Amino acid sequence: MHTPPLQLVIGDKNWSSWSLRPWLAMKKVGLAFEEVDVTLRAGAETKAQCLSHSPAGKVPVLKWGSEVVWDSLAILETLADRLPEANLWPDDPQARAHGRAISAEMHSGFTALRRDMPMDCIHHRPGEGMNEAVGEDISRIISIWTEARGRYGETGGGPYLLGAFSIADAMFAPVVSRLETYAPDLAALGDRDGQAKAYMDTVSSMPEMREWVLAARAQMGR
Ligand SMILES: N[C@@H](CCC(=O)N[C@@H](CS)C(=O)NCC(=O)O)C(=O)O
Repeated sequence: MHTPPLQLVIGDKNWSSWSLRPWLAMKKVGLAFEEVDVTLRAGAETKAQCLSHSPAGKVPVLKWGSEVVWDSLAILETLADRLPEANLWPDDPQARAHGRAISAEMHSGFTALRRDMPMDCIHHRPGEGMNEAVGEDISRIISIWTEARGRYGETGGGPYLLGAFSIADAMFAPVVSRLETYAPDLAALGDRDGQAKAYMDTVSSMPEMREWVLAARAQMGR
């Protein structure tokens, strides 16, 4: 892939769920980029660091030559646009529309899960953060994964939501990480035939996900 010099600005890997999304996709498709790290949870210093990269004052931020793109979903869509050969969306327009709908649902929803089960990928905290609203979010996520796998998994030729790895997987990867950390009872929340668990295992065992967690440990001195 021929690209201008790329930089991806991201937050601490243990916590920055939004940063994981483009980082994972860029690693998965073998894109060379320079990683620029911002320290989160450092008050005004974090804000100043984020603002020095983008007017939105948040990470992740992609710098594509002179172009600056902020927001994880906007970055992923830009990558799909600029690098069609990376196949970040499937060719089938119906599968693509479905992928976009579930990615948008993820991007704009699941506030209870986000609030009460924050990403903490280097720890195991079974049972923490569970409540009725979080349970409802997780049940909906299980339905999303099961439906996508049922409709497109087989025909798409792979173990990911739409078959092959796509933006939809990058969008849900932080949720996989959260569910690994907090280990809710997936069967009780609707995963009766273990399809959601199988999908989680697929994502968790990606070499790129392992690399992210190892780097998170190193950043946290673990
Ligand atoms: N919708 C944005 C959200 C990004 C976001 O909230 N990033 C957090 C870190 S994970 C952040 O930059 N926090 C720093 C701050 O708010 O000062 C996206 O998807 O990129």
